[in-house]
Amino acid sequence: MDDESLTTPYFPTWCPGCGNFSLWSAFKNACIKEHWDNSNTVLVAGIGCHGHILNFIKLTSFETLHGRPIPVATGIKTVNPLLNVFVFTGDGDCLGEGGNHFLHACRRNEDLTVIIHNNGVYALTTGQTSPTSPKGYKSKSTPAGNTDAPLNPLALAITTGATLVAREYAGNIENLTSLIIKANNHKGLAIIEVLQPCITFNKRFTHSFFRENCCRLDPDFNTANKQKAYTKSLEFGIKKMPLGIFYEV
Ligand SMILES: Cc1ncc(C[n+]2csc(CCOP(=O)(O)OP(=O)(O)O)c2C)c(N)n1
Ligand code: SF4
Ligand SMILES: [Mg+2]
Repeated sequence: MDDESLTTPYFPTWCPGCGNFSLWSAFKNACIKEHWDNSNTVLVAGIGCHGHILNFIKLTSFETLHGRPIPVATGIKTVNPLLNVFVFTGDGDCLGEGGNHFLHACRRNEDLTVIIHNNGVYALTTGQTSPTSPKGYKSKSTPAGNTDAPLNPLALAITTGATLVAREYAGNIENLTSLIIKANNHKGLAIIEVLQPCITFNKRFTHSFFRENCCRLDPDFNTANKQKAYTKSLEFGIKKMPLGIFYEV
């Protein structure tokens, strides 16, 4: 398999510079390395800019209703447990409309890989505040600034029962490829939060912001310690956005 065999007739419609491009590259690299094809792999996505990824990878896929990719993926994996099943979901899709499904998939530790394209905004609907938008964030839905504290997908995943929980920045393509492969090999629910800049609607979470503020988890970090993983997952601020695997059991 090569990049050509994964190519569809559609060129991505994402804005030039969107973090979805590098996430797309990372995923295709993983497909090529692992020989994921139509005989062994299914992709599922929700509705949002993130969901368009299905149009640009020539693999069997299912674009669901907004917020519903996790239950659809659960059904696919249940009837054919040998398939590699990937969920592409947005911060709005996964934690807003689909929040209920996210919690219960974690609780049941479903054997899926869930990739959250976290751009901190409802991008497809042209820039409203999402469940991960920071406090004070101004958008057309919160013109005076977001009054709510953001949800932390990693902390939620760790506390509710997911068994591989990780974060990566979309621009780190090689790391993201390895992480996607590791997540697929994991037995149980793997949650990967991808910090994905939306260059058009989120002027806070830019590529340069993530490059300046992301750091790597210590190579000796004990990923089997749930309490420490939870505490670490709460670190999310200036010069302090850890990347890597927080929890794996
Ligand atoms: C049931 C339903 N509710 C609401 C919408 C409108 N809608 C489409 S995409 C979207 C938000 C997308 O945000 P996110 O999931 O973060 O994806 P992004 O576009 O940022 O990748 C909303 C509210 C819809 N299509 N269907
Ligand atoms: S609106 Fe944002 S998330 Fe959507 S394609 Fe453009 S940059 Fe990417
Ligand atoms: Mg979003």
